[in-house]
Amino acid sequence: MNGLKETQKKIMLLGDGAVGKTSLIRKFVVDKFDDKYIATIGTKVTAKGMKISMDDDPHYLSISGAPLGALDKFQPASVVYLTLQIWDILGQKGYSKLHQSIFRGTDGVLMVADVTRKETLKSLEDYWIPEVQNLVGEVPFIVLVNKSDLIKEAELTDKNLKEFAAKYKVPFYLTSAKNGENVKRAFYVLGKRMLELGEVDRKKTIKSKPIKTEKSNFTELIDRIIDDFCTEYGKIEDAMPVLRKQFEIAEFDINKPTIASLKKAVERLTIIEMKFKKKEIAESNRAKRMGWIKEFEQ
Ligand code: G3D
Ligand code: MG
Repeated sequence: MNGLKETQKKIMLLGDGAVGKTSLIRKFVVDKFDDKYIATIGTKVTAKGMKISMDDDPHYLSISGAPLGALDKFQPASVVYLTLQIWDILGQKGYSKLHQSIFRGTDGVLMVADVTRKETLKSLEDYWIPEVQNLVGEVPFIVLVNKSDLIKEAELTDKNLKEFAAKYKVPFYLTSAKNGENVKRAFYVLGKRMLELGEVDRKKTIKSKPIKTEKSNFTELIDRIIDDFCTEYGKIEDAMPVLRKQFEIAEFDINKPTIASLKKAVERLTIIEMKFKKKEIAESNRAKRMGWIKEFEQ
């Protein structure tokens, strides 16, 4: 690694449920996703290193672990070893309060749509892009139109995609988490864009566009409870695995949430809180959260 510049960036994959965010990360990171993943709550963070040449065109790439080949010939100064910290979040819209803490410090985003479902691209426009702009500002992003292996069932046309890309002045890639098409390239191109653009102007948040959400009061309630626990716990990165585990034990499914499983989850969180907070505080948090659920039920 002599003479190589090293840096780290936080990126996120955003887009509606089932567009393939988790599968794309799995494909890219290859090995790290052996644990149970479905119906998770919150985030999952993983890291992956890649070498980025600042001279060549983005079509040439070398992912760490793969033979370096021609990349060795570049002057060290023109090659950056970039560690991507990749954040996968739940696909649901409407968890704005939670997103606030999760999005903090994001350097770049892969916006993901599903080529077989037209509404998933519209959703990037109506929800995910404004959400990022509101919460973190002008963050570089590119668009992945996933499931290119199902192109025969495509609802999105080439024209749709080109118009979208022109509007936002961003590249888009047809990707497949199934056969791997363009997956490495997409991560590479985002990596390179982030390095070229330098630091994100985080203060420049854009508040002009109202976000249309389909969020229900129930989603808001779940969001509030999760957010409250994270605040008590401290760092969101540390709180998330705990939350995931406890919600899983409570058999809480984010895709089919029920009041009963949410109550069970609150009980589980109280047991955990007893371990790091005074008993009275954990109990009062429990009462507060159960109170919110009761309010919702009325
Ligand atoms: P999400 O994380 O965005 O919610 P997932 O999406 O990664 O969980 O993927 C949702 C479903 O789409 C999964 O199917 C997954 O296998 C499938 N999928 C993801 N990417 C592709 C792709 O590129 N091609 C095809 N054909 N399918 C893909 P299941 O059936 O497991 O729910
Ligand atoms: Mg997922």
